[in-house]
Amino acid sequence: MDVAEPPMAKKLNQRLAAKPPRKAISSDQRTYSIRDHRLEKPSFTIRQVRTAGKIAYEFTGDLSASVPPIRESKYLNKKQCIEIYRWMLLNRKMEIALENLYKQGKVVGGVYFGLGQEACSCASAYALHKEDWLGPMIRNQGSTLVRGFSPRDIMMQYMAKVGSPTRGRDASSHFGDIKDHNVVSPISTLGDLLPVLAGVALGARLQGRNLAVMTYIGDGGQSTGVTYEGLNFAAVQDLGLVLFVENNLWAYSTPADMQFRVKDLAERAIAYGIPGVIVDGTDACQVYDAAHEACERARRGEGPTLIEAKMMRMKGHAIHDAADYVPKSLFEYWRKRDCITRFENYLVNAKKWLTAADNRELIAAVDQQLEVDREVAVASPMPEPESAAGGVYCENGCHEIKPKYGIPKTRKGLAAGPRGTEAAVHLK
Ligand SMILES: Cc1ncc(C[n+]2csc(CCOP(=O)(O)OP(=O)(O)O)c2C)c(N)n1
Ligand SMILES: [Mg+2]
Repeated sequence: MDVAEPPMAKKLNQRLAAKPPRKAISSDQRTYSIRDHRLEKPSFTIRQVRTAGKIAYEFTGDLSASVPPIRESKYLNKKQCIEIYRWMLLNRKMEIALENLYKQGKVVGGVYFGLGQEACSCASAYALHKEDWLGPMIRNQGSTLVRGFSPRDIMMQYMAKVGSPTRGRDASSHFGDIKDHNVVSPISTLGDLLPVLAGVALGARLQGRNLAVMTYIGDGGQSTGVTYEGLNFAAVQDLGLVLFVENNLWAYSTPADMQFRVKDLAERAIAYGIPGVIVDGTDACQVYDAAHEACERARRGEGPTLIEAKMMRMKGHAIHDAADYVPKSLFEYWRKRDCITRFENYLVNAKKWLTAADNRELIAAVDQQLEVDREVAVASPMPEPESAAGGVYCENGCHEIKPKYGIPKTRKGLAAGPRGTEAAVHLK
């Protein structure tokens, strides 16, 4: 006959049973952890092979897995999810319109696409507040839409029209607006946006505000020295940098496996002493949740976060690149994980937040908006040639640069105030 366990001992035994056995870790061994929010963790490698003098990329791995569901967001409600879906559609369809404009010979220079990366661009920027800042890169046209630029602004920019954000003086994605939209122009030299955005966060703090400043770097661009310098500076100063490392598996024709030896780029965060997380970059809810948490941390003055978004560049580097070097099976695998199809399926079939008719209506409204914007952009004038040299230098005191958030505080030690010291105390 079993002897009944006294209640106290029973509780204790239950607690002990629930506890995982402690691993024996010697005192000279440290452990670090990286949160991985993905619902599927594909594992494959891309190897460079040379046959008969020709370079090709060989793929090994299992591509048979079925498409994972969208992870339920901890923060987004129905309205917000539908808004993000709309931004993603606008992003994709605007880029299709740009491709057509290019083929009609109306675009000056090249066109860069973020096909397959719309969830990463749109859901990340959606987490920013109006007073926060964004530093987009070439694949983040969706982020600039969310930030308040219209498709017509972007189309005019690509066609170098006088009404474009740079008045026809600069090409493609090189535009921003530091007055109203809080968007720093992309910088082509990969990595250079990081110290600039860290500087924006530092500038805001000197004026008495902790803000979230978001920027992006690719799996290729993260190899640059300035990426280290910018992120390290942000880390030691506890600046609110939210860095999305867009691991889209390719940097031009260099596969990610030839770019770094760590398993996941989020691991880099350990060496900076900041949090690092991994998300599925084709899942808008995962992207948003990670961005939101990182932005909140930034606004609390606790410092930067590195978010690795895993996805795939679904076109060539730019319109001139047919991406023939990419193994076709890889495209097929990621096409099944298309971020818009997956989110649409989530909203229409899983959550039933959109009926098929609502969805059709929403898509038609996006098409209509783009058609109007495209017509206006095409019909708008080019700049006058004699205006080309204008706007380079400040003429006749045309710009008065005022502090945006308040009078700079110059008290000794304030600039370098990491958490818990003078700056944080001052900001309370
Ligand atoms: C410092 C620097 N080196 C090289 C280049 C040329 N370049 C422009 S984009 C690019 C590939 C970038 O790949 P990645 O960072 O993975 O971003 P993705 O294009 O995949 O979004 C290269 C090599 C550059 N602009 N700056
Ligand atoms: Mg890349």
